[in-house]
Amino acid sequence: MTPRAFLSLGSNLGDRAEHLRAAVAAVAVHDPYRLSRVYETEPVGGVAQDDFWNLVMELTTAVTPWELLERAQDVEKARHRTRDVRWGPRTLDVDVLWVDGFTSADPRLTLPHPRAMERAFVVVPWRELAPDLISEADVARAAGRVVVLDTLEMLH
Ligand code: A4P
Ligand code: MG
Repeated sequence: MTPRAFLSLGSNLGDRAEHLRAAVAAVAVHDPYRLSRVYETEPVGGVAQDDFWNLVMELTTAVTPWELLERAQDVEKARHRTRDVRWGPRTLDVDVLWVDGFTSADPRLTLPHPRAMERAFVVVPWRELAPDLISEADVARAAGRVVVLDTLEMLH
């Protein structure tokens, strides 16, 4: 079976829907994908900033996790993301959360993503796509306010 990969997409600067749509297209290329709904989420990390829009993407793909990271970083760059403040505002943040059958402790690509399970903005949308990986109890344990908005298709 072709492995599933899950990615977290977030934006809190500029046209958030547009940044997210660009990220979906760039990360998927020709691979089949599914999207969670979009959530408005309170910023995690302590820096005062606008709310994020977050979603999780499932990709069915045979490309390597490293190739996925490259796609993610390329679209972040293309969206003019700057990295002045760690955990600060960003046009686009794309993290690889999980790839079926793959683990890595390399700091350039750590999988599963080490902070994913603590964060409601990750686990709430992720559970929509993967109730086999994320339980109700995982959702209850995760921190941060999240409010469902709509599908990305319907938002502007
Ligand atoms: N890296 C290692 N593993 C991975 C992985 N699985 N996926 C390395 C992606 N990157 C991975 O990331 C820093 C380094 O992590 C990269 O060089 C990569 O090789 P970055 O994206 O450049 O830096 P960052 O995002 O500023 O820092 P960090 O630590 O990744 O932050 P997070 O954990 O991504 O958090 N609040 C809300 N509500 N919504 C958000 O989306 N996002 C963040 C960013 C903070 N608060 C948020 C949100
Ligand atoms: Mg990141």
